[in-house]
Amino acid sequence: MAAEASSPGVPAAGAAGSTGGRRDGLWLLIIWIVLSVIACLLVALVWGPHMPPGRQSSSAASQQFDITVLGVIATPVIIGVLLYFGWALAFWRQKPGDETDAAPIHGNTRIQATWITVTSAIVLSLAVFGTYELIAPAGAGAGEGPQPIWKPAGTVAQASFDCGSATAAPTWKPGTSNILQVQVIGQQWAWTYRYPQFGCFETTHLELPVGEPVQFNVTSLDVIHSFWAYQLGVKADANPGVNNVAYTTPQHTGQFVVRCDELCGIWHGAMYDYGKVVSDSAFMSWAQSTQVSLASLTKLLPPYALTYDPTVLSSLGKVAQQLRSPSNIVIGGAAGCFPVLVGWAAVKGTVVIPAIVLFAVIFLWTPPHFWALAMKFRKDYAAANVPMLPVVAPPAEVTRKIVWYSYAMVAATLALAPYAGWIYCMAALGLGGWFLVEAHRLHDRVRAGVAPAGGRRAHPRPAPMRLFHLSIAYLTLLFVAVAVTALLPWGRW
Ligand SMILES: [Cu+2]
Repeated sequence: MAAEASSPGVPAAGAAGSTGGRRDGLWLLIIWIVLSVIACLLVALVWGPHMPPGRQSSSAASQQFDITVLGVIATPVIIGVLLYFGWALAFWRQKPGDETDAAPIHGNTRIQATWITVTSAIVLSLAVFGTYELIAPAGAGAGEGPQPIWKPAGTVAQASFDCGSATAAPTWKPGTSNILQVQVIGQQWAWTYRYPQFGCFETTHLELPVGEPVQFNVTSLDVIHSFWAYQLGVKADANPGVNNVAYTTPQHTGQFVVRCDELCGIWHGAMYDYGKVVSDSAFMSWAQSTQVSLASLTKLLPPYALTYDPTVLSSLGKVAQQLRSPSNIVIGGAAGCFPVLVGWAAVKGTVVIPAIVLFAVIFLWTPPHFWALAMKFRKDYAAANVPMLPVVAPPAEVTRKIVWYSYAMVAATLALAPYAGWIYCMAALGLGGWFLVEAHRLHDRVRAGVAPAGGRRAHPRPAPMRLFHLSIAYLTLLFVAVAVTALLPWGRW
């Protein structure tokens, strides 16, 4: 700015003449100062009050102030660059027919010294200003981690909460030094809020009292989210297993936007909600009535904690443990059976016995089908530490179970016969016989291979994949039979 305007060497390179350079510099300086003063006033007084994120909270207001200050600092720089650029285009351009080069310039000490001094002063003062603006408003609405360094002056944080009784008297009141705590829980794909000072109820609605300092304890149940209450100027990452603390003090009542600011999966954009800042009395009546209305649900919640690990919830833990057991395919297979129920419900609008029978058929078919495959790839499963049955049990026990499940499966297919008709029943009997013969053969081969009996030829290879391939053809044909006999005009009992 000043450096550019006071550069006599550059204009002299043009055709303006040696005395024109100094005059140009003076004019540039005067115009730059006048324009900068006008523009800075406009930025500070006209544009500033509309800059994001507004003034709904203390942290929002301080962010708006910071952005306005930065705007005011940047304005003379932008005007200086544009003014010099325009001046050079208008007055210092090459005259027609002038083929001479401009005078070469080497190290202008004044320009260098001014440039280094001015830019250093700007950057250093911004560093000081920025640091102060982070500390003074207690973290400026940003997440400070589990142990915040900067806390709102004159507040204390309650450490233990009465969550045993969902109707316990609130331990927070307006106008005291006890800071209001709100736990923000991110999960795919919603925000929930827990109010530990009001019996620890959890709700999908964020409501805050005006003029009271708030401590957000931000955490997540699954992936990384980011809690962003736009008009409050609060933004804090929500990490699973971490309590991220952020402070603010709402200054004006009204609505504010809450959204997730960390791409967290396919419905990330759906984590969009509104919160509300209300009067002290409106907040107290909302919080106390919500505590009462949610009391029965609060009892079912895990105890209030700063972080939660969903994998240790008792019910989930049981499933996780079962999937690490040799019965994994029996349990996991159930998930694969649900399509018949879902399909039936989608078409018929209900679930009846034939649908449940089909569920049972696939449920009982899965273990023989998959254990046969797992016998073939036993070593791979063992190397990956997955306790498939063939890894943990001797082959003869595996094939014995295969035979048992096969009988149960064929029985289940016959249970459909009263509904599907006699043609289906014949098909199920034929296919079932085919399956049982191959299941017995596999069992025999394994036993013979393990302990070859006299007179019988020992099979060194049990060939479990024969049953595996057969099982796929079997199920395909069985369901073709179900579909075709359902369409036939005859074949019912
Ligand atoms: Cu998210």
